[in-house]
Amino acid sequence: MWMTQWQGTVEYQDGYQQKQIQFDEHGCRTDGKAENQLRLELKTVSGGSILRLLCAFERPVQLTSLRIDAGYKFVGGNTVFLNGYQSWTDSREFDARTVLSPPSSSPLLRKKLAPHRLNRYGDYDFVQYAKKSGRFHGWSYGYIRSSEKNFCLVGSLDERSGFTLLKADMYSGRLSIEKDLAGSAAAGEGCLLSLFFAEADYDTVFDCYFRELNIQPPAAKPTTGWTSWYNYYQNISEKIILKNLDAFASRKIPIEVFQIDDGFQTAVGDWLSIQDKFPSGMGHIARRISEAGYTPGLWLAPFVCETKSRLFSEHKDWIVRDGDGQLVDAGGNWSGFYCLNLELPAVRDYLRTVFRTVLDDWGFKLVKLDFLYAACIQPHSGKTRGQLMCEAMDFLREIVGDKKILGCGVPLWPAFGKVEYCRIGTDVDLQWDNKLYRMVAHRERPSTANSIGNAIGRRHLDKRAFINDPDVFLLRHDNIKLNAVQKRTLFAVNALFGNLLFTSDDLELYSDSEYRQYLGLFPFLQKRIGQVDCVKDFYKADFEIAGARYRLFANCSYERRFFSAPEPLFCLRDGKPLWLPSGQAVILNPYETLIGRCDAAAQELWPLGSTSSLFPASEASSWQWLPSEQTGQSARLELEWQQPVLQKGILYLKVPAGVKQFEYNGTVIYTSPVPVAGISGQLAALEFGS
Ligand code: 9PG
Repeated sequence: MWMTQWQGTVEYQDGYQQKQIQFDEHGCRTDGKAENQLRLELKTVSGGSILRLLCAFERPVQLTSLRIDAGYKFVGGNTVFLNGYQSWTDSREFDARTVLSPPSSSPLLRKKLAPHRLNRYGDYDFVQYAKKSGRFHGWSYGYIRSSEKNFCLVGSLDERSGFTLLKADMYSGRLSIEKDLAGSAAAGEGCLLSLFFAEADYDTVFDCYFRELNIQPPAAKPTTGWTSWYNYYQNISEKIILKNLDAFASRKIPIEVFQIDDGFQTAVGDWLSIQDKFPSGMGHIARRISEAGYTPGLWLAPFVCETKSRLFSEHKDWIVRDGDGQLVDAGGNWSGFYCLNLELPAVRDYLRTVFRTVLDDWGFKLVKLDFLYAACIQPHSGKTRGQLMCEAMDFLREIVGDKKILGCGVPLWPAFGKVEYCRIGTDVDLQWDNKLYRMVAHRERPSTANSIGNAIGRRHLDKRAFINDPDVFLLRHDNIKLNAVQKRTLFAVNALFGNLLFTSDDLELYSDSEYRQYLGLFPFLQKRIGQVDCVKDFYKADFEIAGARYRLFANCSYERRFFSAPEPLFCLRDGKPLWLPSGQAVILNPYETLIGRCDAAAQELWPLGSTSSLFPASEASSWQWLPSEQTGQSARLELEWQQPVLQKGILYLKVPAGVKQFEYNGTVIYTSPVPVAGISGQLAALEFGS
């Protein structure tokens, strides 16, 4: 086990007495004497070890704290990933300079910020933020990265007994692991803590963790689609939805999901009461979406209701209350909103009716279930936050049945293996990052910069826990403040690291070049991500598509940055072919991304790039020479394509050094020498598609 020199403490209330038991790898003790009410199990499993703490108290006792303290020697260059509280919380590898902050508590802003209830979206009301560089906390799992290939992971195998809070102090070299026991009922017998430790490369530690969690990869596959939110927000109508649907259907765009977001309902909570702007009803729209060949999706926030809803005015008794009897809210969205008490059978019955209507009567086949964190903001009914959230997810899975769930705004561990798709970052904003929000607002605020950080930072969950939803990409020029370079970086990062790829753009309003860029998403192929590095918001990633190696360089900073490729790469920059020789310094503009395809030295014939795909040349699936029949040329090229390729393009190919010309599709193609040292061959460019 990589965690050494650790010391555990359990505190509990036994009648009127506060007691303490210490534990370490040698066993459990009270005042130095052996204890038999707690038992520690340490076992080695393939790829790591498991630490479990079991209790057998004679009569139930009230646990008040459970923690492990350990030392860790951090050295320069180490980074730490500690999973943020919920979907939207910024989560990536932090270096020793990073500071995590709660929303501003400045007296000057207090009045302005108060109605937004920013604290409610994260863990601010139950975790003390260190507000110092290099002092972090996170939930359920995390790792320390000491080199490119060395990751020390700790992950909870059980959050039903309470969420696991992980802390790291990179300066004092301290780690701690605590259970969030707030609200827990008295414990007699059971497992108090179950942790998995592993030390290996990135993929191995996560493969082993998910194997020990016994979570099967989701049945769903990479999925493309459309959602109404990031163009219309709540201002949607039947007309707007059908107009956008027609834009996709008439162009035969092969997306899978067409999803209606917030705005169809008269109030959050009143899910069966539909706005007049949807005169034909939701069933009609779901049918139209299905008829167009797409999967109809609908947004709901099932665990909350807003102040102006009928539900709220008629059923205050359905709302969770705190220890003072006050109604518990979950934030400032809409007219302010409150948490439903899922312990009440009436609440569960209401939600069953809602989902039966949405799924069976209206015919939606996917539900985006949002603001789920509200289920566990306040521990109640003798249950910890962890238990409440896990049970809430079980309930959703039960009532949604075999239809698909896109989870959102949810603490992630309880969603592992429970939802097909899950948001793993915050909302994309129509600008890169609002400067004022960045200074004063919460970690869950809409921010394109943070959304990109999470798409990369939480990539390990994709296809292990569920399919990752990195949030939308946007390519349009209307109703947006992102510039063209920023939009392309968002597009490239999301399409590489995410596998639920939605946009909210109106295709009708695209310029020619925006539309061509959009079509470059297809065919949406599987990627295999290799090593990823980040220095001050400049990301480098190796990846493969169908066995071909690529490299991505994404400058997510506001400054110009240099890099040099470790091997020759073929890129398309502004649509023009460009060789990056190895070792040569290349300048990337602020927010710019370059994607290069690596040469395959062993292959004489090799597609290097194309103008039509976001991942150049990935659309070519096979290539071979055939003897030429008509032209007497030495050879004829035959190509096959991945499906679907939706537009014309130019394919750049490396052909053997001797081939000065060849035939493709009845045309003679002339070649030119490859202008890069170390690569022998000729370069050919040919047009394809119709
Ligand atoms: C609908 C939206 C969209 C969106 C969701 C969610 O931290 N916040 O204040 C915050 C508010 C709203 C929000 C995300 C964060 O958006 O992620 O896709 O469905 O609700 O209301």
